[in-house]
Amino acid sequence: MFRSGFVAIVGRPNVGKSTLMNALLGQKVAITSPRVQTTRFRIRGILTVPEKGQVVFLDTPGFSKPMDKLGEYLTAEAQQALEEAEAFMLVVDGSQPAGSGDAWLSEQLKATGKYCLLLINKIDLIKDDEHRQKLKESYLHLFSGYDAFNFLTVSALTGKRLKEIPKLILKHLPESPAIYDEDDLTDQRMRDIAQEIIREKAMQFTEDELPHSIAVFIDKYDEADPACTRIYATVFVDQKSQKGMVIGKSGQMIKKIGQAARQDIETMLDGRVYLDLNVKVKENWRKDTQFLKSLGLQ
Ligand SMILES: Nc1nc2c(ncn2[C@@H]2O[C@H](COP(=O)(O)OP(=O)(O)OP(=O)(O)O)[C@@H](O)[C@H]2O)c(=O)[nH]1
Ligand SMILES: [Mg+2]
Repeated sequence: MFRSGFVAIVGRPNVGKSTLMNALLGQKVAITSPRVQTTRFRIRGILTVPEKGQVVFLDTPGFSKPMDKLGEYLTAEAQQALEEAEAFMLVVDGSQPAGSGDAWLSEQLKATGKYCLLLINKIDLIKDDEHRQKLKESYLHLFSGYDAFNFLTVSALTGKRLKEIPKLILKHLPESPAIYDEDDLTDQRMRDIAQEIIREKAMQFTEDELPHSIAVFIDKYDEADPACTRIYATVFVDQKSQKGMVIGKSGQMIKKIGQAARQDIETMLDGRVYLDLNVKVKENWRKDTQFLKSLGLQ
């Protein structure tokens, strides 16, 4: 029997949702970072298990209290996934006890009546068994009495116990032919992945509040030359003072971002890439509905 369906990966910001999806797919499809609000789109990651089924993971932005228009959009995006999905994976940070955000989210999930697999992540960070057990209990408590539930303690970083996930999930998906081509890994276009990779590098190398102020726009994605894909992109910051930080002393920072991004995009494309990066200021873009729309965040 072949089963297929959509499984939303939900949880608070920074718990490891995107890292987990990439690990399950065995390839980087979503960008990750040590900062909150890394994921801004719902990203589909497609896992086909030959003869058994196909799981379409929906990686979502983390659920948190919206502080601006971008925050509102992110929460709406995550909310939408609750409706679309046939089952859930709730990812939590198992190195910290359950908080009010996890409690609120578990209530939302239970209200759907759908199957939920709780993934207690980052257990590599806790060495003490007794402490680990206590942290685990704080999360299990949230689902006591809910039948459509299972849990695993995992590490998305080391891969611990991830192999068990597809089997557990597939049991709860409807009998159905594959939704996507069996060779597909994601529904994103390469130009969107390139945009995200540039943003990942810009977030990685810049400090303080800057990562949240960064948006990337692909101005031109030119595949005319089969030997080299030419990508022209603009990195936006939301304050004048930040422009210099992204460019860096005699252009060192933007060069570093560009080099790292180009390498990752070349690996994804398995071919040569020319990458041209521009830096511009778009004041308070996170509050600007029109600008968010132009980034595809609407
Ligand atoms: N030690 C440890 N770190 C992890 C693990 N999983 C993820 N991380 C780290 O946690 C940070 C956040 O990971 P992401 O995958 O970007 O988290 P996210 O939940 O997708 O975050 P948002 O998209 O902002 O909601 C990164 O620095 C990861 O390397 C894990 O199992 N163990
Ligand atoms: Mg993410």
